[in-house]
Amino acid sequence: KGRADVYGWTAYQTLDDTYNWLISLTKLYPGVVTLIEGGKTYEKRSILGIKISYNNGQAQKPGIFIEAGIHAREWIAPATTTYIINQLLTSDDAVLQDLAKNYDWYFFPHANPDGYVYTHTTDRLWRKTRQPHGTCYGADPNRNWDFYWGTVGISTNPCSDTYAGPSAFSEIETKSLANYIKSLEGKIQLYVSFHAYSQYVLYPYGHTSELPDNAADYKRVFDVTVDAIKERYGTKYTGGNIYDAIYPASGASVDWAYANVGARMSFCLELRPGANSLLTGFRLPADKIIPTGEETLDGLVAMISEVKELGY
Ligand code: PAY
Ligand code: ZN
Repeated sequence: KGRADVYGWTAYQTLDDTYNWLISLTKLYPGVVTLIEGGKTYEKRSILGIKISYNNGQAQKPGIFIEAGIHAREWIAPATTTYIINQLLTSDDAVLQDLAKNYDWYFFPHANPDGYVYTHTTDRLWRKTRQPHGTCYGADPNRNWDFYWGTVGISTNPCSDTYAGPSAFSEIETKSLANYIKSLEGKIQLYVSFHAYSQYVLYPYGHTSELPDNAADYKRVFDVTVDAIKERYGTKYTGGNIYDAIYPASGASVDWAYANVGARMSFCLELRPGANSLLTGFRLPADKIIPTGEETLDGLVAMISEVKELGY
């Protein structure tokens, strides 16, 4: 059996296994699935993703960009992303088949590959990149984007988990992924960043309590998404604008995408477990991957439908 045959959602996968699986999809779905590269990492790995596009290039479709794993220890985020990819490509459900065909999908399950490998080899709770800064390692890649960089909710201490880095885009991972996203400027209607944990749906901004000009639309999409996630297993999400719903945080990817590439709908989803679940936290048991994937996809389907309804 090749690696692609053993790939699944009853265990957390290694970076190599997920990359091999993504490559296998390009062979299984030629002309539909193509590899994309969001640049390189400090340790010279590739930031590998896929684009799913039926009738690729023949007509421009609205774009949906999904980024996960920017924080290394949040293993459920990449696992949920690959679950969604698989459903879009294989489901018998007509709604999912339509969504697969009517959008250009961009998926990066691992925005921080070096960190993810480090959580497998050395420190399960590593969050940051792996570039040395003085005597400590890594910057927080979700505090490193060039939008109100370094202003609030960050640390200037390189040893801290929320170290913003010495400058905006100091980390090659955020810099090169941002370059890739910039190449899609105007083509992304919806940007989603998967994190864990706390069960939140979050939207801009993180640097201020001021709301984005389309806040009323954000609220509507937020409401339908939370309802849809709850339907299947009763999983309760809350949230709102990042600054008020969770805490001030500047330099996050969703704010940057909202402000810089015209992704007018830009969300961060904090997946399972719930905020008070100190027992498991980042170590969500692997038998929760599939239920998390199912309810998150329910939420995403509702989100996309409302975004479309609102005319984006
Ligand atoms: O913009 O997504 C945002 C900010 C919120 C997240 C962040 O700090 O980047 C929230 C945390 C995360 O997913 O990294 C929450 C988790 C539980 C943590 O590590 O504190
Ligand atoms: Zn995170």
